[in-house]
Amino acid sequence: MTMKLYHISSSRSVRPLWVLEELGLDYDLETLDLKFGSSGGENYKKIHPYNKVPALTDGDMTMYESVAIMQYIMGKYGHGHLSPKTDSLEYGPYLQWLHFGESSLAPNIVTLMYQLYLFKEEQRSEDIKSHAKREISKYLKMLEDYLGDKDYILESGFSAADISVGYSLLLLRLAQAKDLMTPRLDKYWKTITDRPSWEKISKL
Ligand SMILES: N[C@@H](CCC(=O)N[C@@H](CS)C(=O)NCC(=O)O)C(=O)O
Repeated sequence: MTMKLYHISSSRSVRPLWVLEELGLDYDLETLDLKFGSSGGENYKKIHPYNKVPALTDGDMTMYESVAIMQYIMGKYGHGHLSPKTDSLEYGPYLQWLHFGESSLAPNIVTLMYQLYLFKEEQRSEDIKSHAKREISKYLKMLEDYLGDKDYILESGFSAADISVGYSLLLLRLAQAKDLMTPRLDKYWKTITDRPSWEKISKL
């Protein structure tokens, strides 16, 4: 039975989609329209009780959370691609950056999106907006420092950590907060998206 990924364009489902494409796996894709709280309607509630994406089904198994789905696909079907071996010195830092994308960067970027345009003006707060901006800048600096002059997060090359963090940089672009991007991270963004897999998924 083929895996099925539930997707909304430019949403967190980009992460597992990128993994599926990089690994060249067969999958079905169901694309939903974004409707906060009800994407996919009543039918999709059977897959995700709160209508969020991504979700993945594989036979009788259903799961959500983008980074967990990435780990599931790589662990079960990845044959060691996109992640270093567990006995490698890179394994710890790899896990750290894999989770950093969603756990540290994304929540602050989403908060900023609410403060910039998702909330009505009377719901917005200058304090929350500037706090989110400061946190994002701090995390981006951590990323820049770790990247140094490497092309990718890991010395050994492109990995799922770049996919996880890379998606959050896409989110930052969508947040209309380009002022927070730095020339170094722009260069990194160009490097990780200069791949046939990105060419395909950026249109989905
Ligand atoms: N931590 C979750 C976040 C999932 C999430 O918030 N997805 C957003 C799209 S990026 C969504 O479905 N938003 C619509 C909604 O909340 O109704 C993950 O990484 O999968």
